[in-house]
Amino acid sequence: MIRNDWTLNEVRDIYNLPLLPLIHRASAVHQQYHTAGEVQVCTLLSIKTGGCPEDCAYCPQAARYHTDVEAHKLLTYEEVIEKALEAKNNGSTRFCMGAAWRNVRDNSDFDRVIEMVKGVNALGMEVCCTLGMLTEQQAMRLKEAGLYAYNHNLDTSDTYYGEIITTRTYADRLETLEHVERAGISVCCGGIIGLGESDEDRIRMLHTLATRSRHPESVPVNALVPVKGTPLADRPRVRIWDMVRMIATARILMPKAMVRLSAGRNEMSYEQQALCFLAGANSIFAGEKLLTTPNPQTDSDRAMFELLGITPRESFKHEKQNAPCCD
Ligand code: SAM
Ligand code: DTB
Ligand code: SF4
Repeated sequence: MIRNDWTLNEVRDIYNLPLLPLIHRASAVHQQYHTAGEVQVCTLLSIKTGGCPEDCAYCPQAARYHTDVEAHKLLTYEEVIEKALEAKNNGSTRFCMGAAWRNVRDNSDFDRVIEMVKGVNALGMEVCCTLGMLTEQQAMRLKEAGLYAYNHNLDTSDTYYGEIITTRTYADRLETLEHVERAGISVCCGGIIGLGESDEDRIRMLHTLATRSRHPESVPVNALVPVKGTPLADRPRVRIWDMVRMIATARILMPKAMVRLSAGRNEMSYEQQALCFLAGANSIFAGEKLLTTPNPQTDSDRAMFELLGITPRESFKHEKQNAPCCD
């Protein structure tokens, strides 16, 4: 049963279960709602890199921190389509374009992004964007162009948020999510662990996600990738057990969501990733780079899939399953 009325205490009780019983429970939910062993492969592309005016403490693309990320203006349509085709040929069924913007503006850059969305959609891939804050009208334009999903993370709890970002509020984020939902675009919304937050912050964030009137279709769980020059450069690495606990709790609370094992995979062994898949993760980002930080090599991921008996998930599976009739 899909529930949107989880209490904070219920979320806390699940999150605090002993680890193995937690994984068992999550795995049972996973098998009920998904095909075990099936993982969606997605590719990210930074279409506009660096120079962002925001102050997100984790982010190598914020202009105010001095990181090694080189700023780059918006890529051309041709560059993006070439990358999308390459991703498709490597087995990705979802292509996510990220821009280091505070918000979308109605200018020629946005016109170009609209064309990119049309082009990637025409390749038969689920097309996703993450471009910062968005008005309802802009969301509608993206939807008309064929945008399938929009990524906009809560990142952390409402209470810890102010320690990480001061240039926009939690309410701003929730408003963008509403605009995306109203335009009929699928919501991709999750967070990061390892920012210095407490267990209670993680519980609060999961509670906020799981009590939305519609659960996000996609929930990325990121482990902080500490980047030199950012305020969080010296944060200790996230423990695998924390990642597994987050994934398992998200799976139990939001059974139908795609739970994405996102940033942080480059530092994980196959064994650690296998635990994440057992706990309910059913998607990864492939390709040698996330947006600006390293990700496992394509060959290494291929070997992992073979070793673990993972099959890649087809695109638009939700739609195909919910179609009124099927042949
Ligand atoms: N500028 C847009 C925004 O903030 O919505 C889109 C791009 S932004 C880089 C997308 C997401 O990447 C962030 O919300 C954050 O969750 C994640 N992210 C950024 N830097 C990260 C890092 N160093 N480690 C883990 N996740 C990170
Ligand atoms: C998400 O939650 N994780 C992805 C995607 N959404 C856009 C991004 C991770 C970025 C990690 C840092 C970097 O490579 O710049
Ligand atoms: Fe800018 Fe997005 Fe990075 Fe924040 S996370 S600094 S909004 S690119």
